[in-house]
Amino acid sequence: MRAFVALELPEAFADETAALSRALVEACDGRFVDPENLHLTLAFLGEVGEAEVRSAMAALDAARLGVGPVRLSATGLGTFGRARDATLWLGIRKDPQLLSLSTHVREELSARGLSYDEKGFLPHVTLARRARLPRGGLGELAFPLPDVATRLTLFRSILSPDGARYKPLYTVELDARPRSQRQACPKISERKNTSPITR
Ligand code: 2AM
Repeated sequence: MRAFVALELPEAFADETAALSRALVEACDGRFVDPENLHLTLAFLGEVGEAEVRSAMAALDAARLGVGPVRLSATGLGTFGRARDATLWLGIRKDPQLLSLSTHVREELSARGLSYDEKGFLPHVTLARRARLPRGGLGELAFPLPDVATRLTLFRSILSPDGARYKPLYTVELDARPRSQRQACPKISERKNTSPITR
């Protein structure tokens, strides 16, 4: 099966990202990712067997130790590929916790003999594939407010002619503290971010 490790988006951030996608649908053609499939990939494993899936689960257990919840802050839109056939994504700030988690995950995978796509980590949430970007810009867009991700998940990717579907195989919570010590994360009140597309 095809597998990857990703952070699930917290509910409010996912809803606001889905709203951003709906606004973008108005401005460009493309295959937009279904809201329930939005995620932030930390390591793409590719084809793996049952034994490797079990090793990847153990890697998640090990990677979460000492890593708390991870702050997600949108930085603007970006693209891979050509403007007529692009992958359009929402950039996520390279917070130290996020970088540390991705390093831990990759190290724990390697320690178990698992290989992954070793391209440098550029945190992003893919919004659309095969997107055709308009020449005139995208207008003013509302970006998701900063939020905190707590769910680190091993996903199976099921490819079909209608696009990929992602099925969670195993999830660990990024909160080592006892429940009694947990508190809600404050939200920042900034709302608009009209940063331009970066390539
Ligand atoms: P993308 O969103 O930038 O396409 C499932 O395919 C997830 O793994 C996607 O988030 C995808 O990133 C990511 N991924 C990373 N490397 C990949 C690769 N070589 N092939 C397919 N998906 C890859």
